[in-house]
Amino acid sequence: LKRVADDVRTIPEEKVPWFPRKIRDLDKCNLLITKYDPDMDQDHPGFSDPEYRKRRCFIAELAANYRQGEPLPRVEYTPEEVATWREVYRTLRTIYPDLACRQFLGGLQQLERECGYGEDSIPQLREVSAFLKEKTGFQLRPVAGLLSARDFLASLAFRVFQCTQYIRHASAPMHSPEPDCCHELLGHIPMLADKEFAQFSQEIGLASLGASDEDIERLSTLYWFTVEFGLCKQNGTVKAYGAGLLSSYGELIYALSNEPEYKPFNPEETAIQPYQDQTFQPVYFVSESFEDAKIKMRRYSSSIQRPFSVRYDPFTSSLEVLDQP
Ligand code: NLE
Ligand code: FE2
Repeated sequence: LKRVADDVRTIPEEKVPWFPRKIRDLDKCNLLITKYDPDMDQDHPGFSDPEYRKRRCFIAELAANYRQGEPLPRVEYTPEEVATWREVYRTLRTIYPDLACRQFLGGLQQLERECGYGEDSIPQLREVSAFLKEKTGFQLRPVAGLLSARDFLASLAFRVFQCTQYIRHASAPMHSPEPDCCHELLGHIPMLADKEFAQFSQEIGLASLGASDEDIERLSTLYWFTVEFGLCKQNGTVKAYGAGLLSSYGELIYALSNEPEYKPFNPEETAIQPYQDQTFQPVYFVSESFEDAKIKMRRYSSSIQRPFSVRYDPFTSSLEVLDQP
């Protein structure tokens, strides 16, 4: 393998989609998918609530103005927003011990002890990011809404997790089709405090860099059925580790109710499973263990054809791009 300098890249440029090389480049990874916005989606519970839409614009603005390295913006949440958080936290907290995987429960306990997690206030991204940085090196960055798969996955390569900061509409606390701070803070953050899971997440990100549109589609489907909606076996029972489940009381109960279809996690098959992002999944993939999912994912990723390979340098938070021999 030989090192390729930025200015004399031998990668055939036209064939490789642009991707970030250094952590600052993430400022350019901000392509939003707006179809589930309260402004765009007539079915959104906030669609006919002008106050809610105004609030969403204000918080979206904070994310749009953010640049890598700046302190994360703080949001002063209203009593109504905190009440929504409280309801979500309280109802989910009662079912976690039975339904969530061990890694999640460990992470959540640490967040409750060390990071002010609880039902009385919505944790601020700034504190949560500092917490994660110490645990697994992950850090957060604010995002205005649902990000395109390519940009979202690319940030994972740098151990950066893009987080929404607004909260779901008060009328629908138990399930939201779009990400919100309940989903990020309750679903994703406890898992990202686990070293093995952090590694798993970064590896999906690294595999996505410069990949073709078709490969991005398959990787984001894999991401969907693992990081978002994954189930895994633990001590002979099936538990949830996917963030989309762990932040939705309605779907978490449903996913482990024996009603939906279950399939063993197998990247080749999972990558092409159609999914839907409006309501509960009709099928979930169960892995034997995290370790097993990681090994299978790694094997899958290395089968993706790219005319180069990448290595993350944690000292400079940048990528080394290496020509294939
Ligand atoms: N359905 C999830 C929830 O209600 O928290 C959010 C999923 C975002 C992909
Ligand atoms: Fe998510």
